[in-house]
Amino acid sequence: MNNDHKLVASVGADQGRISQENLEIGLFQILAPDGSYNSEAVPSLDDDAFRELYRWMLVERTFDKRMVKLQRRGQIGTFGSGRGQEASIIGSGYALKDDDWLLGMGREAGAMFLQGLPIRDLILFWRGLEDANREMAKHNQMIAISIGSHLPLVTGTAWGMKLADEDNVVTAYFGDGASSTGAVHEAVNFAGVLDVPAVFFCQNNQYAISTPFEKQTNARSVAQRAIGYGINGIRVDGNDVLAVYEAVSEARKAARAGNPTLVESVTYRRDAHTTSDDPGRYRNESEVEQWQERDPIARYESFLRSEGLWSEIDRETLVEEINDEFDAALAAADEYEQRSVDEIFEYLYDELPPYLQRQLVEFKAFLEERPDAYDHIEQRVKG
Ligand SMILES: Cc1ncc(C[n+]2csc(CCOP(=O)(O)OP(=O)(O)O)c2C)c(N)n1
Repeated sequence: MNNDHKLVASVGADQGRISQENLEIGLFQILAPDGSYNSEAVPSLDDDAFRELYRWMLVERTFDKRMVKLQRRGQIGTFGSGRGQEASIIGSGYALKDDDWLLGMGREAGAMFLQGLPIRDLILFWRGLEDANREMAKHNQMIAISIGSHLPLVTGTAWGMKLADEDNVVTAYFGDGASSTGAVHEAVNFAGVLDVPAVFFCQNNQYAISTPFEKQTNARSVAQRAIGYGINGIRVDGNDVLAVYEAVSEARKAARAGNPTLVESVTYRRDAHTTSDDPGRYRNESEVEQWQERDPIARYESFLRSEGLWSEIDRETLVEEINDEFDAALAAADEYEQRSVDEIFEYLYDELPPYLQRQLVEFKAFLEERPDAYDHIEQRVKG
């Protein structure tokens, strides 16, 4: 990988001054939007792996589509789709190992599946079942709805790993919006001080709900902030699955060697923030269309064609297979034994404090009076 994508604090810095103009911020890319690519930079993966990357991007897209449909039918409360971010989600997830930790924010389904999370469990999560968190924990995963709140946990967990001399890394998935929260600054700064095996993976999808990136921060990029934290940053084209894979592989390796790394994956969320918002109120169609032209899946298809790997791929059959997997996961989620309301109170404390005990009693009394309300418990909105 060359240095183009790295931040270069240059002219003026030796005069004791630095400005935005001093920071040249390139974008690491292997596959260009027109389908051409830098063959020397293509990661050394075998043909099966190249095809697998494609299949996983289709898994992400299919999952997002199906979940939005479920929400429309009232079968889940709300859902945050990753459509448009497939290369960012899958390229990063593919670079992680099974025993790495993944603390996310909800828009990284495929990366969680790559580490073994069953599709069923993510459906349960979006249905609001607390039990889903326990299933995720079995795979060293969690989703923080309070944005950025997981990053101090990432630094702390990575510090624990370092002290225990473990071989894995902890990866934080978060958004550009989360990058403006206080917890994120403290966590990334301290990760630098402690030299912990943490990868901070920011998917800059251009919006924090309705707030565009340029209203989020006056900095030109998220990656440039790495300099202030005393760590390295990589700014990568998030619609280029090969570049994201390479960037996160490099970040993972560096993290293992005690150099936490901040990766900014520049991409675009094509669907609404969640099924509860209307993006038409804060962005125009032409912007969405422009990004559609940079579709990560189409771009990767042209790479597979050029490499002679496309002839063995039948997109429709793959999508059919993935839809069948989703159907099976949905059936399993529908069959998941009904939870009692106690579950909502169950996992935080060994012994329930009196004020929560009181709330539980009140809640049960309410449900006795209004049994119809029970139907809505699994469907309450998250996020
Ligand atoms: C601490 C906190 N403040 C506000 C919210 C409400 N909220 C939910 S998602 C979101 C924006 C997230 O944007 P970003 O971090 O860029 O991630 P994206 O959803 O774009 O992937 C906000 C403000 C929240 N969940 N947590």
